[in-house]
Amino acid sequence: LFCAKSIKRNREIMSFQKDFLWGGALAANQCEGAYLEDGKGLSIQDVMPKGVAGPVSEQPVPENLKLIGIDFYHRYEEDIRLMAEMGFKVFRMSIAWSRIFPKGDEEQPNEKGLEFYDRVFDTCRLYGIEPMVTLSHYETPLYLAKTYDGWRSRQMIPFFDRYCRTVFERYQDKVKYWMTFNEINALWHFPLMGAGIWTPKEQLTEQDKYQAAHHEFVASALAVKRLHDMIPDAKMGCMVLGALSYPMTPKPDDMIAMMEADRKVMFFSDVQTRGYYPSYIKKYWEKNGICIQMESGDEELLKNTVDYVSFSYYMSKCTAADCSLYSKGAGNLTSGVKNPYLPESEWGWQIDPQGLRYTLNYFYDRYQKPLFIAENGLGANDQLIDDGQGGYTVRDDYRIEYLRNHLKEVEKALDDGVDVMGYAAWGCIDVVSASTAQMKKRYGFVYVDRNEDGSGSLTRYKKKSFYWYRDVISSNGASL
Ligand code: BGP
Repeated sequence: LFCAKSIKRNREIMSFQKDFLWGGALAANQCEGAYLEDGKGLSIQDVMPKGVAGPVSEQPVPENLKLIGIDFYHRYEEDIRLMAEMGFKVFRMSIAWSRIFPKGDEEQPNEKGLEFYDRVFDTCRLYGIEPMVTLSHYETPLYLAKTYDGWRSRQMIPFFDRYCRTVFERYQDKVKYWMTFNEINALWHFPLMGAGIWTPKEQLTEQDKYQAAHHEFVASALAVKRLHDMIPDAKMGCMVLGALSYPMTPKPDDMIAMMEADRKVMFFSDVQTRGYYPSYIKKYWEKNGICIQMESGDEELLKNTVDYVSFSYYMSKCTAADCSLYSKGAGNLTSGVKNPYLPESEWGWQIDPQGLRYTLNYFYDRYQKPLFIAENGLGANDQLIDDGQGGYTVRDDYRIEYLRNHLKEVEKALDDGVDVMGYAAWGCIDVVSASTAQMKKRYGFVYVDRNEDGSGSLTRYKKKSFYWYRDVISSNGASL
């Protein structure tokens, strides 16, 4: 009887807790637009008209949809109101570093840039939404990329530190949740977008990339320390692109390949969460002649670990010892071989809700720190249609199904005993895609009238999923 009672009590604890942070996420470079307004400097995104796939341009070109984005810079009030209407508890967003320090290495910040985020955070507070702020989401100031080669240079650390201290000081009463680098492991696959490294990726060695990662780790640990010193009740998270692998077959060779593939992801969160370099990476460096330059004090600084762990989750992938035997899958900046058991999105990303439960358990087993799902969602080519009542909408049942299936797995992970703080649906209002720079790859609950050629009124329309998510939040997940 005693056992049954205590099990029952535990089961009550393990559903979506009352303060579960339901919400959505956007990133400055994909939504704000106003790329030169109020003193903003250029960021790397302003010269990446084709996303990660295409070449960079000399100057910003009109084809680059991110220059206007969805004009969040001027429409943030309406957008945050729409989030409030859905009942958001949290809005994950990012600050464009180049609005605060236009070149990146100035001594004094740009007041107009700071004022913009004051307005955004005040609006969030007005609607009872907790802002969760990523300090660097794929938007290194262009000047730092070109002049210093981004995070390859150790000089980035003091620049980033000044930026962090400036925003912590300014927003100490407005922002409680922070994250350092978005998908920090993206550095591996797309060094320009991930780490502002201007040198073409083909010319970079592993040594270069590990050294850049070291600079980011030190900068991230310093940011944790500053935050804890300056705002003791604030929380800092790390953020990794959480695409874990399954072995393609039960062959032990494939299993080992999987272990190695997963370490490429976990290495980044291992350092930020445990506060030291794991032995597997030190061995790898030794065997491959990689020698990381560290300054005295670096290792001590790394001990400033994050308070919570966050990750994006869109898909799982498969790995094999010999990948050439199988067909390759498409994916979120990184991919493996195709899993024959999974369907895929219009962009070829394989859909695997159970992979989210697995990922949550995997991270929690490893770290025992609260987890936050920083991104999850389905990119689809939505069609705006007449809603029969004089307005327009999108019948995005496919998105509802995707999100429902993933959230059900979050619920199961909670029931497994995982501590999940919250969930942010990616691109809660349609934004420009990060990887392809397309507008037609939409994730939102809200449709934005902007076309691939840049035309459109930018008017917002509620999709069917808007109402569905509103009900999910108001029932705290019970209506799933
Ligand atoms: C993540 C990025 C986001 C976002 C998302 C969807 O990698 O952190 O910025 O865009 O993926 O990817 P995409 O826009 O390429 O479809």
